[in-house]
Amino acid sequence: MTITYDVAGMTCGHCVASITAEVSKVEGVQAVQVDLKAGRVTVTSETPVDPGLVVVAVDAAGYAVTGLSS
Ligand SMILES: [Cu+2]
Repeated sequence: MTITYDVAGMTCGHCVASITAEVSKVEGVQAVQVDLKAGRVTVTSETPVDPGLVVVAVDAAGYAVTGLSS
């Protein structure tokens, strides 16, 4: 399953790397794909991942989840 989050503040490859590293640590996350231009982070997992934990991980990387996109 995948969930896509809108994330504010990403501007370059360093941002992508930071977010990927932090969100990858969240329990159950199998893959993290960042679309820099669109400001979206797609999280893939086999079992549901608590969105609150993803929000915390993005925050830890220095960015903010502004919503869920579909
Ligand atoms: Cu950056």
